[in-house]
Amino acid sequence: MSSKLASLNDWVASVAQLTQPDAIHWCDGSDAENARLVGLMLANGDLIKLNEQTHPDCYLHRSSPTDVARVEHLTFVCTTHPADAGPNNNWMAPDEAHGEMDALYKGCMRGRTMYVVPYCMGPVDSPLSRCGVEITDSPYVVANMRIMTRMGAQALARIERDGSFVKGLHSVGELDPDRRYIMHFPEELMIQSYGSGYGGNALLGKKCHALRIASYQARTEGWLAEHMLIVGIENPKGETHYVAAAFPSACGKTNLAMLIPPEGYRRDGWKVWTVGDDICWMHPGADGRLYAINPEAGFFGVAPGTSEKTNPNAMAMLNHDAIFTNVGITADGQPWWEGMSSGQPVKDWQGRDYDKSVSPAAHPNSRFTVSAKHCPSYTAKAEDPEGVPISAIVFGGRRASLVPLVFEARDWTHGVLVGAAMASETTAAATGAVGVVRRDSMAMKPFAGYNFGDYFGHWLSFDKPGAKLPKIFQVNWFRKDADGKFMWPGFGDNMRVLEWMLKRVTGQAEAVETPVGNLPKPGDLNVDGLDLDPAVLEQLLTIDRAGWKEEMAHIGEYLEGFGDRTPAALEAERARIAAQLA
Ligand code: GTP
Ligand code: SPV
Ligand code: MN
Repeated sequence: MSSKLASLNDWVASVAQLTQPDAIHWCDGSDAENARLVGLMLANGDLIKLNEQTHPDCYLHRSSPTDVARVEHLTFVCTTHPADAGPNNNWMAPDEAHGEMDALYKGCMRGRTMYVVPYCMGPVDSPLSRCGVEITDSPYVVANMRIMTRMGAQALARIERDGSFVKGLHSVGELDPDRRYIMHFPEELMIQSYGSGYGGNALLGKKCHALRIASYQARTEGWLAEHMLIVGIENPKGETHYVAAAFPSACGKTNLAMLIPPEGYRRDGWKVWTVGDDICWMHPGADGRLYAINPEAGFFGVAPGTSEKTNPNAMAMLNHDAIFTNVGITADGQPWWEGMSSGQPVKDWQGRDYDKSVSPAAHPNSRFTVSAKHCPSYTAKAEDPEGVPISAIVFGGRRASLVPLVFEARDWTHGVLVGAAMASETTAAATGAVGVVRRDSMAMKPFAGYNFGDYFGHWLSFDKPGAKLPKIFQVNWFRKDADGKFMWPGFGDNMRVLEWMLKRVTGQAEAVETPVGNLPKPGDLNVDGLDLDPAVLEQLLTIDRAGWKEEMAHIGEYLEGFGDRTPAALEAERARIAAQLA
C-alpha cells in the first residue's frame, strides 16, 4: 500500500531505506488490524492477557525497567538558533542532531516490521485539528496510538486533502538508556525518537507533536497549544462553563477532568463533563472568546491513586478494552496498583513475586490507556469541530507551602505572570528526583517547543481589542500541614473551588483583594458537608506576605534567565506586585 501523497510516500521510502525493515505495514486503524497486532504481542510477550470476565479485552504491558517515564535530559529542541529553543530546553544544532539520529536509525528495523501510522489530533472534521504520521517499529506504540488519536484511514484521507503533516520517526532501538534521544525539529515539523517505548517518548502524537511542535506552530499561527485538561461545569440551570487547567505531570489533571461533585451539589443538579485530561488547543473565535479542542481521543492516565473513592469515572472506564502499563497483577489476573480499595497483588510491575518491602506492586508512573469514549462523563461537545468556549483558565502545582488554595488574577497580564511563575514539586512522570520544587511555567517546562520568553510574549499578545478572555486563577490542592498531611481533601471537593471561580466569572461573588491576587471572601467558599477545621480553611486562604515577598524576588531571577526575550510588561507586573508587598 501507499498513499496518494507523493511527499508521504517519498518520506516512507527514505525511512525504509535508512532503517531496513523486513516489512512495511500502513495502518488503517481497523478492528481486524488491532486484533492481529494484539495476537502478535501476546505471542511475543509484549502483552499479557488480563481476566476476561472482569476485564474483557484488557492487557498488561511490562516495559523495560529502565524505560518507565519521560526523559527530559534526553529530549532536545533542535532549532537553527539556540536562543529560539531557549534556556527552558536542551538544544542541539539540527545538522548534528540529524547526524546522531541517522547513525542510530541505520539498519535498526532489520528483522522488524515498520508501521506507518497516520493520525489526526482533534476531531477529523475540525479546522482546529492537525495531522501527523508516525513511523514506528513497535506494535505496542501502534495499539496505544489507536486509542490516543484518531488513527488510520480517516486520518490518512485528511492528510491527503491537507497535503501537510508532522513527520514522526520512532524506533525502540535496543531500549538502552545510553542510546536514547527524543529530538524535535520544529522548523521541519519533524520528530525523531529512539530507544524508548514509554508514552511521552514514543506516542509521538502526544507531547512531541501536540505540545512541542504544536506550540511552535501555534505561535506563528496565533493560537495556544497547552498542557491543560478541559472540563465542563453544568449548573442547576443547565448552563455549562468550560474551564481549562494546567497542572504539571501527575498533579491532578485527569482527576479534575473527571471530577464527581460532592453529594449536595449532585442533589442540586450540578454536573461535570469531561472534554480532555492532558492537552488543550485554544484558538480565538469570531466572538473574541477562546475556543478549545482536546486533540487526543484517549487517556494515558496515572494508575496509582486511582480508586472508587478518588476517581469513580476513571474506574468505570477501565474494565474493558484498556492497556495497562507497569501495574501489578492479582492471582486471578486483574490489574492492581497502590491506592486500590480491594484486591491483593501477587506479582509486581516487573513480574516478580510481590513483596511490599522490596517494591510497590505498580510503578509510581504506571499508566492506563483507554478510549475517551469509555468515560461516563465524556461529553459529545468534545467532538464538536468548533471546540468549546473557555470561561476560566487555571494554573496549579504541588506546593506543600505558601500558595493558597485558590486566588484570582486581577487581569490577563497578571494571569500570565501567575502562569509563568508557577512552580511545582517534580513527580515520577519524568526520570529524575521526585519532590523537588522547580519553576514549571504554565506546566509547560518539559513541553514548550520554543523559548519561554517568547512564549510569555505570545500569551500576552492575546489581550487585544475585541478579545473576551477567560479569567485566570491559581489553585493548590497540595498544601501540607506540619505532619506532612494534605490540608485540603481534594478530588471531588475541588468542585467547591470551581464553583467559586465560576461565581467570579459570572459576577456572583466578591473577593478580597491582596497584592498576590483576589481570594474568596470568608463564607463565600461553599464548605457545606465538609469536615474541615475552620482554622485550616483560614490558613489555606491566607497570604503569607513575607513568604510572597521572597517568592517574587525568586520569580524576578527566573524571568531574568530568559534575558531580553522576557516581555517587559511581565517584569513590570512582577515589580508592581513586589512593590505592593514591600
Ligand atoms: P499526567 O498524566 O502525568 O499529565 O498527570 P495528571 O496531571 O493528569 O495527574 P493525575 O490526575 O493523574 O493525578 C496524579 C496523582 O495526583 C494521582 O496519584 C492522584 O491520586 C493525585 N491527585 C489528583 N488530584 C488530587 C487532589 O485533589 N488532591 C490530592 N491530594 N491528590 C490528588
Ligand atoms: C505527562 O508526563 O505529563 C503525561 C504522560 O501526561 S506522558 O505521555 O508520558 O507525557
Ligand atoms: Mn501530562
